[in-house]
Amino acid sequence: MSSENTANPTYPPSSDLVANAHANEATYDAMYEASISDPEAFWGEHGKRIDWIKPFTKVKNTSFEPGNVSIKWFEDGTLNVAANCIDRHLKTRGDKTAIIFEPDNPEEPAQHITYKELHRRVCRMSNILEDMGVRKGDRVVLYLPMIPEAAYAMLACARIGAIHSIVFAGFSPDALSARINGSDAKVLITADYAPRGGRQTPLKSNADAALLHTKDSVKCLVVKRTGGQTTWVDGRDFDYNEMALEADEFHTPAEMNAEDPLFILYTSGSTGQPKGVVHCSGGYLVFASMTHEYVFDYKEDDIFWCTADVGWVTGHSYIVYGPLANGATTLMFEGVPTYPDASRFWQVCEKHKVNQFYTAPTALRALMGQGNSFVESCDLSSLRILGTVGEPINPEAWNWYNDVVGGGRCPIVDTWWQTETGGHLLTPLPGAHATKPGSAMKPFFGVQTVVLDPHSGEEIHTYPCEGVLCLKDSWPSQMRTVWGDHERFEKTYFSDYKGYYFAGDGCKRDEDGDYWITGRVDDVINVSGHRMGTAEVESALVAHAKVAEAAVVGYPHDIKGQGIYCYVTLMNGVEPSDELTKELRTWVRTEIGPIASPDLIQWAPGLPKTRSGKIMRRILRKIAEDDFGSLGDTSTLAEPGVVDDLIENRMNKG
Ligand code: 6R9
Repeated sequence: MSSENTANPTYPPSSDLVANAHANEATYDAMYEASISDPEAFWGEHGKRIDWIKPFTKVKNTSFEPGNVSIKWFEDGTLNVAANCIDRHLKTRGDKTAIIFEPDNPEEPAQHITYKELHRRVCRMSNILEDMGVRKGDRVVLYLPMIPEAAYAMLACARIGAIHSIVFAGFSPDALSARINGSDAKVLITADYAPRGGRQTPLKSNADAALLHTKDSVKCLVVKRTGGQTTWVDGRDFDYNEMALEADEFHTPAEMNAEDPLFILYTSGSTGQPKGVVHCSGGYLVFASMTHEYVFDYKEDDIFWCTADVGWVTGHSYIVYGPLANGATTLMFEGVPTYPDASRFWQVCEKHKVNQFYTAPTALRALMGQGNSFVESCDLSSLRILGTVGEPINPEAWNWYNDVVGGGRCPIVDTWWQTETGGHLLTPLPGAHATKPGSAMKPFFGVQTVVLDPHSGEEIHTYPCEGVLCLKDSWPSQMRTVWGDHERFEKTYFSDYKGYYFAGDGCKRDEDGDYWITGRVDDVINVSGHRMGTAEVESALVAHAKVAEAAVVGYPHDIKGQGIYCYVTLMNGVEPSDELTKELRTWVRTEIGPIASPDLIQWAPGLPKTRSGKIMRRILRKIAEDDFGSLGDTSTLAEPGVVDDLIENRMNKG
């Protein structure tokens, strides 16, 4: 129900929800206040929500000081993350379903994996990995479809104390080998094929191609998902399904320090190649499980569904670690929202009586375009909470989600966070806040968001205001470092605004103190919720023999949020053609993966540059956005004429 202010409508939770929620407005205010005024006491208490082998005595030891950035939480405690996600539930929840697996093909039966079964599977996988030589601290790369074995593999690594690094199955062999080499991984776990939307990605053959560019010693464990044909290298390739028949179903979890790395996850930034974000065991699990419980108002018998892929951080925190640490039933979906048709999401909600549904705005926009009948033909009465993540949600999509999917009954939690943050930082809590379409609302407990003036770097204390979004202090699931490059960690996140963590996003804060994310302020674009550095696409383009120079920017796209717009200068003597456009598109898909496929390629005889040779992306962005009227100051351009040419030949967005 909306309040009277139609210019800025708010949607308060129902009284029933408020009465039964983990937090109402007063609880939120009190807990937030406590978490900021005495973080030691607050997290000292909430750190106990997980099981420790040796309890921590120190809570927080963090510094954002330039040159000395160091983040440690619960640093003298020991634990095992997999034991927290499995073993500790066996007594009370052994026969409860931990994972519901819904395959790509709706004709194929769903699987219900109980906590007891999860324990057996993970122990077997742990023993297999140890037999292959994996030890505490070793790195294991996962390149898997959305199948239960992906969760087993993550948890098996955690059980041994190995560090997993998941590579999204949509990435190319080149991206995969770069990530295997980047973390010097011992083992790659993959599958024969990944069924998705009725098609099959040949993961094993991609893995074969990637392994040509890694150390010979890297071993490959292969899960048979379809049983389809693959090539096999004896001595290097290991058959998971066969080994699992023999493997022991007991395994003693390793005792890990709170600050031992749990996983590496590569993500894009504004410069250079993707960086390996490192998350550690204790603080990450405390925060992932706590946000999962409060933000989704999770209760014991709920069926929780996050539609993300485990290749992204959302899948890590809210398909696997958060829900399982809470003893929840988490749904893993192998398919896509539009296969066999645009009702698939809603059919799965009906079939498994999903209570919390968490997805991305891009999926909502695509489904909204298909019409309401796909939703209305399904019984969605089980839904209680809806969530979104990955990019700003436009009010149209928000309203559609609220009215058509949620029937006006379900609060929408618009959760703003990042790979680097490990868990939700800004979000409404369902029983505490009257939501506003497009606003990520309030900081979670212990999260000190501030808005800085981008020019002065000073905190803005007025309401309403606009600036860059920063964090004033640490929270338990903050990334600890960039794998192998702590200097890059400091430089990327702590050097622009001294003493603050800079997220890379701009935001507004309204008169009620609610936050509205306005998008990235750096050269990172967000395509269908996938984060991409424009520099990565540029370096893929210039690696092509016919390309002399390339500049890549984002432009508004109805479904994807942002599309990829490429300005390409060809080598002398090379003629532009439609064939070449296709060739470059395929090239980028092969270099990075299908998610980086250019939407529009414009031939640019020259690029607007400053006299010192810097490409003026601001101008290129404006042209791509079709906003020629406000090109701003072009007087510093070396050759102002190139801009007119670019405007004249701007691609039609169609
Ligand atoms: C979890 C995840 C992070 C970037 C982030 C921001 C954008 C994520 C958002 C959102 C507006 C939201 N983003 N959630 N923007 N509202 N609710 O997406 O991680 O892939 O690292 O992307 O995504 O720009 O900086 P990641």
